[in-house]
Amino acid sequence: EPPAAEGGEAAGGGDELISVGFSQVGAESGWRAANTKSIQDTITEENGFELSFSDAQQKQENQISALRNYIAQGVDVLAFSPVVETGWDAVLEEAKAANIPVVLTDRAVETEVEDAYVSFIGSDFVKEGEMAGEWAAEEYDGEGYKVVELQGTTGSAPAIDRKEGFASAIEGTDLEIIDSQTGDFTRDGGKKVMEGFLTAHDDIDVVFAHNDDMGLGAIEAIEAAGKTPGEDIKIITIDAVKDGMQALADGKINYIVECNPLLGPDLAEVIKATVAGEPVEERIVVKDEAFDQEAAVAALPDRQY
Ligand code: GZL
Repeated sequence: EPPAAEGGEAAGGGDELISVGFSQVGAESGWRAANTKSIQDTITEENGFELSFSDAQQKQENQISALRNYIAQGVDVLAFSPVVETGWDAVLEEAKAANIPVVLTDRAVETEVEDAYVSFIGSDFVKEGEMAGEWAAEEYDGEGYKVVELQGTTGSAPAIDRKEGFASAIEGTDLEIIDSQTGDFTRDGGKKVMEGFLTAHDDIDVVFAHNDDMGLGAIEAIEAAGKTPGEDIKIITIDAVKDGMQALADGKINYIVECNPLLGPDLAEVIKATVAGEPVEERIVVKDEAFDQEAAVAALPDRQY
């Protein structure tokens, strides 16, 4: 029986598997399901990895304990998608002390820890918010439209950055955000918050939802209130997962900015390079495009997620 590799020792020599501990945010949205599939389909034994994977049900304390378990197991590499930006310094210090490299996927962290991670692979969320706001400004400026905003998980990088990007893009137009609240990136959260908005306001013209799932929940609330989504109330979302793209093609959503969830291949590459002692890019920006209703009809047949 060959001796087990000591915790944190550079692995990947010869044909032994690279052990990876991955802490996932949860299973809150269609995007997350596609992201999890990409990780689990790529970080596989046949690709040279041994993956330990955990779902934190959107709770930071669950992510921290999962990361601590992986450190105790002595995995070769840690990877995670941080549910919120802050509160990671202690566990990042522990990973560093254990000499286990860390890769961030999807979302960023704010940390005081020097060289806390080798790479952050994910989209530019400020740009996504700007793309959504620029389209709204282009299409609706001059109409005096009132906007309500369904925010993602409070304190998460995508929620903070998409809000910032959208607000900056509509500056100088007559679009006005009259209400903004978190729906926690879930369909049910989006529906409940939209029900509240519809009760509180009778002049809503546009919904800006930080992800498709909350936009799809808003559609349910708008239809239950006897209004026509995509017409009486326009909807702009971010992700471009299949259900969102279908609603866009059906005219219930007006514009979607994509956020590519297929991060598995980049993660595999960064892990292999790190273990081989090769330099890796500290920031890998995933490219995103955007779709209007016409583009959605054309793109739907080929969508992978
Ligand atoms: C974005 C990702 C967000 C998605 C949501 O990279 O963190 O979390 O936009 C998901 O759908 O819940």
